[in-house]
Amino acid sequence: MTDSLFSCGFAIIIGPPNAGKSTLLNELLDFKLSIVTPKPQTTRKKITGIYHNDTCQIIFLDTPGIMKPQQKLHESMLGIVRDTLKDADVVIALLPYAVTPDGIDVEFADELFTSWLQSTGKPIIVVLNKCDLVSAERHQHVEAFVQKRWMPAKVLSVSALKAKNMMQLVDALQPFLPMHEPLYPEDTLSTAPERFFVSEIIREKIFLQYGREVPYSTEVVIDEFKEQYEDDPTRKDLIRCSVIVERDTQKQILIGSKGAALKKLGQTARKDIEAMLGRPVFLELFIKVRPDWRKKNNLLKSFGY
Ligand SMILES: Nc1nc2c(ncn2[C@@H]2O[C@H](COP(=O)(O)OP(=O)(O)OP(=O)(O)O)[C@@H](O)[C@H]2O)c(=O)[nH]1
Ligand SMILES: [Mg+2]
Repeated sequence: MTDSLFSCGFAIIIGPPNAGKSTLLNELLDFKLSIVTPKPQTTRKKITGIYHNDTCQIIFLDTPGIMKPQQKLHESMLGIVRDTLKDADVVIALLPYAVTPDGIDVEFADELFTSWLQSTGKPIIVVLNKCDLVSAERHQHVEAFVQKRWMPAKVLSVSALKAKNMMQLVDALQPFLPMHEPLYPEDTLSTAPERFFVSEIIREKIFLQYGREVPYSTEVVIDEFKEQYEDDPTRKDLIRCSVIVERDTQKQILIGSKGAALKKLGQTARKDIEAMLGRPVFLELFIKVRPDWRKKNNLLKSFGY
């Protein structure tokens, strides 16, 4: 462990919403740490995931997707990306393959490089994700285009979903990490507490179960997390959460006819929470209306934005 050839550092995963940033983090860690849904703007905060091997430790930082802010919540999310970027030793610019003439969203990538990345002077690896959706000839063509236009330290095509080229990515990152002993013990997967991941699982299930604006208007707050199972296995852990929405109509949708939707949400979330914690839980969800919480600084702050 004290081998001087060991490297350890921080790698930010940055890119547009829905690029597959969280899928990539999970695949690298071989653990579902960060929530994933088909909807954009799923991730709202920094997710720290720690990768270990014999020669390096990489602290991956998954971030919210970069978009044009339409409200204060978005501005806070972009602030989180900006702060996270400062911590990074190396940048993974994750750009998904797209059905455009150039094979990626050039306008977004231009903006990412000029407004976010170039001024930092940090080494940038462009990772072209969702390569499973395009042909091998296309990869070469787009990789060459990216190399020429933005001149990153490296370009690599991967599929986070199909676990393609994951080790190539780790190998590409390693030269840019400082020579340093590991910062965290080998069994540490993240620095965030369990209760944060519990709230994320509930948010994921809301994104998957409900349509339109409901997932975007929802926040989850853990009010109480009573760990009692370990001391007394006849008692499950007790988790009480507030599910915050902006309008009464959204509250009705969340609850559903005769409470059926909320019951289903509780059941699907509990299953995943129990799998993550490895112990049984009793999950209570309370729906609360906080009008326009996404626009209010004090509420955003109290929700950790
Ligand atoms: N075909 C394909 N789909 C992928 C790949 N990686 C991710 N996806 C899908 O893309 C969608 C978005 O994935 P996420 O990992 O949530 O994307 P994200 O960049 O974290 O999105 P935000 O958190 O909203 O910014 C999901 O439906 C994933 O299954 C890939 O390599 N190939
Ligand atoms: Mg995400």
